[in-house]
Amino acid sequence: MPIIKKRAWDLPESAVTPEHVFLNRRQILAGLGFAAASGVAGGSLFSRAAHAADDPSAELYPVARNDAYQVERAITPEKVSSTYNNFYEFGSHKQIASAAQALKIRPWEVKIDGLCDNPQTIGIDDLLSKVQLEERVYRHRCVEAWAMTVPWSGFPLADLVKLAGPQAGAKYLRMETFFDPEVASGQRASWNPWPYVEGLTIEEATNELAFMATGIYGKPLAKQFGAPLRLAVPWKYGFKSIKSIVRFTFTAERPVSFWEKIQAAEYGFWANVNPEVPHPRWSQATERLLATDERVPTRLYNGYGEQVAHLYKDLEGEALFM
Ligand SMILES: Nc1nc2c(c(=O)[nH]1)N[C@H]1C(S)=C(S)[C@@H](COP(=O)(O)O)O[C@H]1N2
Ligand SMILES: [Mo]
Repeated sequence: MPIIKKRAWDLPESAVTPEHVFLNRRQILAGLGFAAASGVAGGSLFSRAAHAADDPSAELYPVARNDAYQVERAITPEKVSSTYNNFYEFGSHKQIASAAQALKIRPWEVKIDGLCDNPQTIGIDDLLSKVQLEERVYRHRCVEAWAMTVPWSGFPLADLVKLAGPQAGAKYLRMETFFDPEVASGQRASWNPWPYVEGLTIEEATNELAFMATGIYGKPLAKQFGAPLRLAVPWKYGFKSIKSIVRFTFTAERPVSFWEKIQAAEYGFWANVNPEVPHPRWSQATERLLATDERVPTRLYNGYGEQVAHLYKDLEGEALFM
């Protein structure tokens, strides 16, 4: 039985993260920077060595950038994006980076099942050996109205779909995050519908933009970004980009996502970015860029209309923008 009270997702980001917390974060970052420069352990979150220890894929990176995806914005510094995360499994606030280091990312098995010809359980390193990795710089727009621009490494989700061989009856791809309350303290909050679930239509999943991220900033994904495998669907609000995926299921039924289960009136299936459709409790007209705190206009489909607008042509009756 869900407990109805004001939690983080009930508030716009400006209310969730008051200014004094931003200030504290800057001070913390300055401290970490100093620690890194002086070789103290606190800085290791940002260093290459931090990944190599338990990530055998480190040698695969960096990978060549695909210049087809140009973003006119500056890349968000790693020290900002890697210390300001949404990953409710590790806490309902932005400073989960150190808690997320408890996640064990090897062995990591990914189950592919449902309406497909090649159901299988495949280890992440096996999967990595079957795909061609590339780097793409994408915008990311959280429904809370903050945004970042980051260089993901990974492969098109369409390649994983092909590997699975979906059957004619498969209309949706359902994705699921790990469930391990011993490691992820947030998952001990039993009122939430764990594990985190997200879904796309097959047309969305095979759109050229839908990307399986396995790395970022030329290295394997740090755990707080959703290692070892997370989705990046940049035309949708950030909550669609599910982290630390363990299961892909091809299905005829539209999956109900984690946030939709919690608050269906505010977080729908489509969640396409649109400046003109406010969240029920705040405007989506502008967004705040991480690092500079600059306010910029939000763009329809987060600026990716050319690639995705056609997907929604015949869906006027649907709530496409929540
Ligand atoms: N499993 C899982 N995936 C998740 C989330 C989460 O809490 N759990 N948060 C989502 C939200 S709201 C956003 S904005 C992005 C944040 O990604 P980042 O922390 O890498 O910036 O991850 C998304 N994926
Ligand atoms: Mo988000």
